[in-house]
Amino acid sequence: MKILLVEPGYYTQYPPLGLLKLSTLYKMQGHEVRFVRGLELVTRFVPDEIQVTSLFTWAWKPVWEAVAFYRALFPKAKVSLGGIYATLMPDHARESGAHEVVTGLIKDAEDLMPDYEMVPAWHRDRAASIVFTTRGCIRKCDFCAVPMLEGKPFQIRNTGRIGHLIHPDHKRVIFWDNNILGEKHWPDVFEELRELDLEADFNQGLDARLVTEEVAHELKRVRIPTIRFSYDFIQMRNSMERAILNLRHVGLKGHRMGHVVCYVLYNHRDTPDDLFTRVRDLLAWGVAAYPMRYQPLTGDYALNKDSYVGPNWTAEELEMVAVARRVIGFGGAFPAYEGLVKKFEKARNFEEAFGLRARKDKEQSAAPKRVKPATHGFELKEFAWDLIHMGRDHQHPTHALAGNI
Ligand code: B12
Ligand code: SF4
Repeated sequence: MKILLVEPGYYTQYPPLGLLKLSTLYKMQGHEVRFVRGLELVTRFVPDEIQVTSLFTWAWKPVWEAVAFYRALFPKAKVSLGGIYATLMPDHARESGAHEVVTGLIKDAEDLMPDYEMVPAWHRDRAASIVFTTRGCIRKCDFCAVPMLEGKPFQIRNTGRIGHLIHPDHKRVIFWDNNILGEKHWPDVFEELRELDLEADFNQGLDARLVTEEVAHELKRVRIPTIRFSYDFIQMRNSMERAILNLRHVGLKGHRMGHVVCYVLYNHRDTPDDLFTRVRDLLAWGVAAYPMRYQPLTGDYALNKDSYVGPNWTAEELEMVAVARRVIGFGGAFPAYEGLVKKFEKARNFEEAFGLRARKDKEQSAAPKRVKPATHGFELKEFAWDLIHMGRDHQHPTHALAGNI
């Protein structure tokens, strides 16, 4: 059978992992596969099936366009639609005109090496393997889609071996596990990273509540340029602080502490002052805070990014956060620069921390100087690039900062 795999033309920095794994699966089953992105006039290939993937719910329009375009191009082919938007909002996805909407994971594809040959630019330039060693999560936070998308937590393999998911040409591994420390195989994964001498990015953040001294010790022994956590709600305060203290106890300090970044959810059940407290905590503990605006998972608001305003927030307050991230932040984050630490220390509330006073000439805000990091002279450049990439991923205009590094 001939299968056309389609990634709609939405913004993304990463290759379509689901389709890359499906490509491997279909090739193993003896099918002929072609991959396209966006709307492309496919020649010399007449598919029997067209499989369209999807990502964020708010990126639904390019998905509908792709379905309509390829249906018109190949009227005899069956069009299936799967992926994240299709799983979170299947009824809406059905209106796209796809013959079939497939929800959830294709388990047979989960333990396969993605077909990186389909995305040569990524394969050559970024040279990183993207891996899920687990799906699901031991927790069930109500702002998170993972339980809906992936169901009960499970390990992709019973053993912690991951070598077969890492392309031999890649020296970096990006983990998309939602909560790798929640599964018992993580020490084996860390061991293999060391054996293979690979650099790792636990991209979705590690669960601070699980960072005991033993875990901190193991983290120190793996090459992780940026250690990511999330401080999603104020009740996590003690465990968050303990995780950071544990990292310090095992000797992670200086530049490596400066490379700890913590996602901070806001616009959910929290209040602006609560966001302020969490950012202030993180800066005081010497790590970077990366505010992340809550986006609904289903319903009308989920179809339109940044349309939702939480019950304790106003549109103006949300705008204040966005502006502060651009003006006094770096790549959308607040690193523990001396000026920022002091600003948050002095502020008594959200308004004082995030409200940017206009200068007398009213042309520029009184942003603290961000040239001097408070973090013992760590290699700012590498970390700054990481933040800039994160900023791009999260669609904050960071180009203006690039020249400052
Ligand atoms: C990696 C990731 C990111 C990356 C970007 C990803 C990218 N590709 O560009 C980064 C870190 C930048 C990111 C950012 C954000 N993210 Co994010 N992210 C993820 C993550 C971990 C994986 C997404 C992904 O690319 N998956 C690849 C998918 C499509 O492949 P797959 O799932 O392996 O595919 C399987 C099945 O889906 C199926 N399949 C897939 N396609 C098809 C097609 C057919 C035909 C069939 C049959 C089957 C099929 O088969 C595959 C094999 O099993 C998910 C969480 C998760 N566990 O999924 C959150 C997730 C998508 N992110 C989410 C959110 C909220 C965000 C942010 C808004 C966070 C914030 N507040 O800043 C930002 C928004 C950025 C933006 N550009 O707008 C939410 C989405 C909510 C929503 N309403 O859509 C998720 C679900 C996380 C969550 N915990 O709730 N994210
Ligand atoms: S711990 Fe993280 S991945 Fe797990 S349910 Fe909560 S937000 Fe989602």
